[in-house]
Amino acid sequence: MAHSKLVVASDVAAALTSGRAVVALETTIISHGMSYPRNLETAQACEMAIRDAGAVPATVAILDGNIRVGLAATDLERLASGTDHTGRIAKVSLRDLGAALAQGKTGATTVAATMFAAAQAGIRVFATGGIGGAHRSGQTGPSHDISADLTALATIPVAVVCSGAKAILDLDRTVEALETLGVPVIGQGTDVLPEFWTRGGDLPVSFRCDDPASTAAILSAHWGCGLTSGVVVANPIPMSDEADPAVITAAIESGLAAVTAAGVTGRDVTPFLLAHVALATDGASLEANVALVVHNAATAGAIALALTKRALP
Ligand code: PSU
Ligand code: MN
Repeated sequence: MAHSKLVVASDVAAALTSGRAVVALETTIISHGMSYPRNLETAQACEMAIRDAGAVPATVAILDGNIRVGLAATDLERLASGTDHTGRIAKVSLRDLGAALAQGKTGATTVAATMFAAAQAGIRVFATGGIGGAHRSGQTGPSHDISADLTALATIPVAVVCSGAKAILDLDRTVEALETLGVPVIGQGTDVLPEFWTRGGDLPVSFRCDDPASTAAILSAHWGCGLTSGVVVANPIPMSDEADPAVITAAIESGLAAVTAAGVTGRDVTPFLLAHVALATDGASLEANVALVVHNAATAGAIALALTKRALP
């Protein structure tokens, strides 16, 4: 369904027309998940990893009121610096999209908004760090903060290659929510859900696949039988890049206390916690985050390539 606000870069459009592999990338991780210039280097490394795998990267953002799929180097620079002549780069999720387009805004897209844009452009595979999910309960009672990433996964037919959900979340409740929503979690070379900065421990995935071809086979069958939901492809951080679980756990605990103390709510919670954990771990979490997202980009490239050999509706 083409519409005037969707602008697909010419290299991405050409790849899609000729049936080549394409992988979408999000930009909230760039504008709100890491600081400059590391965020820019990471965004470039992700695009490179996808090209090295034989696929075409399509980084998604909202630029001046258009949904852009595939960005130029100058666009990436603009998103990475966090602010430009339009002001602060917004964080655009599903609910924000219509307003951002109507008001000519510039913003970074979350997993949810990126899945939407990818599907509109005809892209089936998307790489990120970790999905959003159900936040942990706070000191004041149960948390009702549940990411629209789950809504998108329930309704948009795109595979999200990620290192599970961010470990700042209530992972148990996030996994249960995915099951309720009918979203499969494929463990890419793992039996347990990766926990973002670490390889995970005790939460099982729905199925395990040990190579990109088996994952592509499940994706093809999932959509081929008429299902219209997304799929989580949970890809653990490489062993050599894994952060120390004890250090991460302590940093998350102090981060959650800091969220409460500072009264941070809504869309600012996740960026606040990621920044806190990076500081509290002396940058170790940032190193792990960069490593896992680049690894996810490479894996997504391989899965997208395998998917070109399969039938898709
Ligand atoms: N993965 C990362 N860093 C991030 C994110 C993912 O390694 O910053 C972003 C994604 O854009 C995801 C968002 O959609 O965090 C979740 O935000 P929230 O919890 O407010 O829905
Ligand atoms: Mn939220």
